[in-house]
Formats: sequence, structure tokens, C-alpha cells
Amino acid sequence: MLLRALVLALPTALLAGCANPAEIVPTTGSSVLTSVSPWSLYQGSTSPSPIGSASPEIVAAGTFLPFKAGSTAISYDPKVVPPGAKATVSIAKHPAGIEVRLETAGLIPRRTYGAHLHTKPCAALPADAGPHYQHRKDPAAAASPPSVDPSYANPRNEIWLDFTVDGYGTATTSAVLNWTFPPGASARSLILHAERTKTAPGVAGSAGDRVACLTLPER
Ligand SMILES: [Cu+2]
Repeated sequence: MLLRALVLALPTALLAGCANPAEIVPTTGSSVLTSVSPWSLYQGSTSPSPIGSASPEIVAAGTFLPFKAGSTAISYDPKVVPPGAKATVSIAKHPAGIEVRLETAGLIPRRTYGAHLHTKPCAALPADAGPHYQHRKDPAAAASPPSVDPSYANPRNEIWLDFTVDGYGTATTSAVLNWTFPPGASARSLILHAERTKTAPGVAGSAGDRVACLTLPER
């Protein structure tokens, strides 16, 4: 309906004496028609690239290698995350919350990975990164971790960044949240998992082995 309304509106705009066709494309209509992400709607931007229009801040970038003391980008399974693979996490603020964006390179072409932000920095053992970051914490998980209740372990309350790699080993994905990190209590790592994230009760949020970790700075 919107498209039809725009088409009908164009001749009227031309008759009204608007000489430059570029000027008669309504900004908001263009945004809706070319939008690839909710982010451009928040911005009211005509850019098809959320990252280009949102001035995101790069939070962390790293090259995954086997663990050694002081590592901030670790591959725990070189068959799944080849040493030398890269990841960049950036965050853009929007009026209602944040968009977290993940760009990766050097991964296994056409493979699907699970990915989430976790609560603690990366260390020698995959489990060291702690549970998933949750906006509203699952009270049941305090006694019996991890949280596997879909009302808490879901992509609106946690930051899920699952992706499928393209033929060149690269992937880009993002998650839009309608909340922000409290100051000094942000997520502290990106974990790549061996499998896509599950959503059913009892297994929600689980995604197989933790195969790589990138530490995010405190913010
Ligand atoms: Cu995870």
C-alpha cells in the first residue's frame, strides 16, 4: 500500500514543479522501502547500511589464536575456528537501546555458528567467560546455571549473534536490543559456539561447545 501511495504521489509532485527527481523521493518512504535493519528506522536514515548510518563504536577486535597468558582472542577448537580468524564487535546507540554488530572473517565457509555475549572476560578455559549476559536475570539460574528458560534465555533479553559464514569465510550479523548496559556492568566477552542457538524450554540458549572467545572491555 505504501509503495502504491508513493507511485501515485510522484506525478503530483512533478506537476507541482519539483524539477529534480532526486528531491521528490520522500525520505521516510525511501527508508522503509530500502531498509535492511530496524536500525535505519530508528535513524530515519535513507542509507541501506546500518553500520554506515549509525556511527557505531568498535568495542573490540581480535584475531583468534590458541590460548596463551594475556590472550584476548582465543580459539579453543582450531578445526572449527581456524587460528587467524578475526572478529570485530561494535555497538551503536539508538534512542531505545543498542545495536550490537559482529563481523567475522577467516571462518569455515558455509558453516553456521552460534554466538552470544557473555558476562566475563575470556581466559584459559571456555567456561571462564561465564553465562550469557542477561538484561533481566533469570532467578532460577542463580541456583542452577545455566539459564535455559525461554522467558529469560531469548534474543530480546540476551545478545544472540548466530550467523552462517559465506563462501569467502566472512559473515556479518547484528542484534537490536531495546535496552542498554548499565554503566560498569556490560557484557565482557563474545563467545562463538559450535552450533546454532536452541530455543526450546530446558535447552534455550545452548549452542554446543564454546569454540572461540573475544574479550570485550568494561564499559
Ligand atoms: Cu554463549
